[in-house]
Amino acid sequence: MNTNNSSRVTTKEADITTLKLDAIVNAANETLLGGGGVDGAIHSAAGPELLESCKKIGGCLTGEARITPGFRLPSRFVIHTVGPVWHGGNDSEPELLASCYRNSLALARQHQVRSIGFPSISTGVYRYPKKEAARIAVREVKHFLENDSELETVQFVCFSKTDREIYQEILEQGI
Ligand code: AR6
Repeated sequence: MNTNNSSRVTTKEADITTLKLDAIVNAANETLLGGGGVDGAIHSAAGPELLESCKKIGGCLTGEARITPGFRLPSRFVIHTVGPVWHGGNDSEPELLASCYRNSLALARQHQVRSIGFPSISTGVYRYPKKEAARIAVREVKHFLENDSELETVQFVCFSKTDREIYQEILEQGI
């Protein structure tokens, strides 16, 4: 059991498909049938079994999350969540993005996940401003960890040095 919350949250610059964790999170769309960005990378690394498994689920609403095996990925599970498309911020985007993190973490708990990696959900094709999205991600993860003693590591997996610096700054501010 690790109750030191700051040491449980880390940032990393990496392709999330290369990481060996209990679970990685996918920034999917409501069909769960794959796409570009991190979703495309996860599907190609996991192999066609992932698409078959996603087809059986039959979709996922924005803000919700679903879990599948990781198939050929080094990580055991993929947690698919659907972030909101950014429409300027007055269309429930912050609440929906927060739900993505909360629902993904709740699924992780149900499946005894000890280590999880999150990409920066919604900040690519869906255009959510990166700093605002990272603030929500950090807030939700910290809040979850305050009431959890099982999850050992949460990694914010960034696709560029600049993205990682955004998370680092927010984590250092302690908000
Ligand atoms: N590893 C880690 N992060 C990555 C990787 C990777 N391999 N590839 C991209 N990113 P996006 P969204 C970062 O567009 O905005 C898809 O078509 C990327 O730099 O993947 O939620 C889905 O099917 C960015 O910071 O997801 C949906 O239709 C972050 O991942 C739609 O895009 C998210 O960018 C979802 O859009």
